[in-house]
Amino acid sequence: MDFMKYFDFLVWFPENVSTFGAELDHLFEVIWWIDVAIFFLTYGLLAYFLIKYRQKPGVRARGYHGNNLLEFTWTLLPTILFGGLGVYCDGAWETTKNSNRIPKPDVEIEVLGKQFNWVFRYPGADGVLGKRNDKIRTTDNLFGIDPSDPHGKDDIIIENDLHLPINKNVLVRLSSVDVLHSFFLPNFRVKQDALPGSWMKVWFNGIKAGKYEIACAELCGASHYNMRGTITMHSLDEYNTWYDTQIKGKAEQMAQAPAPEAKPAEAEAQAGEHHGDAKH
Ligand SMILES: [Cu+2]
Repeated sequence: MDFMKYFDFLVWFPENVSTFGAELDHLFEVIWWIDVAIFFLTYGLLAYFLIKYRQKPGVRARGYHGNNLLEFTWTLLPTILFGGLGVYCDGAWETTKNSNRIPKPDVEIEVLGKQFNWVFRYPGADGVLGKRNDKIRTTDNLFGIDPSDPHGKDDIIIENDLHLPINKNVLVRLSSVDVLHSFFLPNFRVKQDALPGSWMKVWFNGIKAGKYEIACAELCGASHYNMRGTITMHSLDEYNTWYDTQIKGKAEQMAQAPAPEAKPAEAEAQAGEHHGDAKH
């Protein structure tokens, strides 16, 4: 009777590795079985009536306009069903989506959707994300990190390759630089639209180390299918090792790059040259 397990549709789901995943899966399953019952009820009735009222010699078809009792019933029953489901699911909604009830975060990062990549920002060596300003975004500074804020200098930017520790509350601030995307972590039962011009909070807590998929669940353009990354969940030690490597890499990068003060002067000099050319 091993095949019976396939009647439990959750066996088709990707493995759940998040603290609140089981609760959401349970809701899926309850709604699924309600759907199954309604499917057989309605299609069973349809088949029954098709046969019962089939064409018979000597019986004339009869038409009538409306039946108030019937219409009232088929409005009331779904109202009760959906209202009831709403109340039943409310606890899970509060846990997963109410931004005022997010547990105290252990790790805070930012995630940007950008055709067609996921871009992540970590706070760097000082543990503080630099101030950002969407208005000063450029292709070189997607997050619009404020150059006057020292906390921003060591921020680490990574594309498509997210690393996090297990058993920690992760708070993600999520936005987009262009169109609507949807930050989808199937194994964590997390899915949230990313809106340009708005920063949304998303949280989760992963309970199993491993490598999982990050997908975009919003048709966002021609390469939407290719907008995917990976999320690697580490033990805390492993994560700290990985993070230290990133911090070192960033420090080297900062040491090699020209001092930030030199940049505006260079730009001015170039602008001056062009200006001069135009005069001739
Ligand atoms: Cu997308």
